[in-house]
Amino acid sequence: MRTPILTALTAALTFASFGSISSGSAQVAPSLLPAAQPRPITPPEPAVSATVTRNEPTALEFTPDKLARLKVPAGFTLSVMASGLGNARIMHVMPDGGIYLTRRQQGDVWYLKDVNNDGKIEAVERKQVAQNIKLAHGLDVKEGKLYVVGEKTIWVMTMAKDGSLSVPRVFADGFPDAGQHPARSIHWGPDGFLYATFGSTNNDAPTPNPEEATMLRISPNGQIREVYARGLRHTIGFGWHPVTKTLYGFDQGSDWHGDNIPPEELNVILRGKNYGWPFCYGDKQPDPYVNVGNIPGKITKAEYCAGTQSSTLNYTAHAAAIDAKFYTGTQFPAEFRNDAFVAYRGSWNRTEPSGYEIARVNFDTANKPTSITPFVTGFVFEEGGEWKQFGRVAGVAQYTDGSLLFTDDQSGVIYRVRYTGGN
Ligand SMILES: [Ca+2]
Ligand SMILES: [Ca+2]
Ligand SMILES: [Ca+2]
Repeated sequence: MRTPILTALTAALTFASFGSISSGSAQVAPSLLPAAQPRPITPPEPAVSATVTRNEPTALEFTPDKLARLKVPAGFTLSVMASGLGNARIMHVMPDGGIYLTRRQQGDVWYLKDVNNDGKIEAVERKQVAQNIKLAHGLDVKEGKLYVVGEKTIWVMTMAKDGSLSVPRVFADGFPDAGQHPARSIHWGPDGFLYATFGSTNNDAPTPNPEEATMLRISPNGQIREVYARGLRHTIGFGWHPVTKTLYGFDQGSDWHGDNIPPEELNVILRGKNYGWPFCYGDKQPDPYVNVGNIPGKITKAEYCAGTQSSTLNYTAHAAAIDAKFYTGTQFPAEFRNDAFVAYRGSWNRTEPSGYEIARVNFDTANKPTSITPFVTGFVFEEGGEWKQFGRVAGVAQYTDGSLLFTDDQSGVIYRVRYTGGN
């Protein structure tokens, strides 16, 4: 497997050169490190062989001339709100239009505000407000305080009116190691507890730490926590439906199991339930590529999977959902109200790349999710027999005017989608 590893390192080094905001040291993106090799299939499982492909589209830096490649539905207009932001990951929009942005590779938090209201965030409208937060990623606000989750720690800071933050202090600590999935996520729930997700350290095998590959529920003072749901390989994007308050999460399935196994999942997350990873996917399907010797209790894979939760909707394998937000604005047409938008960062091991897009989860008038369909596309394309991409979408947020914002963490861009009705 010498060639794929060299390809991965080349891609990672290319990736590390992006980002025009200076930072301490260029880090190789952990998700681009060589992945685990496919496992032998343990008898008596059916002898299925996966088509194992590494197809990482060539990374191109964003330049304005590439905007013409991006497609949005009729009536919508896309623009660039900010660029040169480095590893721009997750955003939180304040009621006054201030935006807190985490940068995972740089381990910091920025405050951005379009003070002159021209639709762009220029250099004078951005400032670093926290640093030395290793793997800073998910963030949320409650009662004048900003909470940010990094590698194994959740931090809390007091916010000032100008966006400045107090020196970070530890809110909760001792979470699982980062490993293969170092992007953590947090949101305050309707019940006043903090929900946090911590992905698996590996691709497709259970590990001893019971808080790994789970969603945790943490008491308001940070002192007590429980495993709320498990069998979630990497559910970074999650949130509560604005009307039903049902908790939805987007899970990333295992790598190296072929082009279409397992599908990416949208799950209804319920307390105490098991969502199947690493042994099962989708509608309680046993994953033929997972070593059954690891199943606790020495039951069969089928018996194990029968006791897990089915996904609610599936999406193209390896699309890699990052962030998701429900749309509560009034700028978009009424059928978008209470739908969700999700950033699929894009595949690196699928023959035809998946993801590299913002998708819409449609909820019907009964507030049930009915479909996941592409909303912003065009970041990935084939040219001269080679796959290329110029954007790896990550964070999603609703801006104060009801437009939709999303980040590209490769070139450090914040995009804005407005509904203009074709005008
Ligand atoms: Ca501005
Ligand atoms: Ca599952
Ligand atoms: Ca809808």
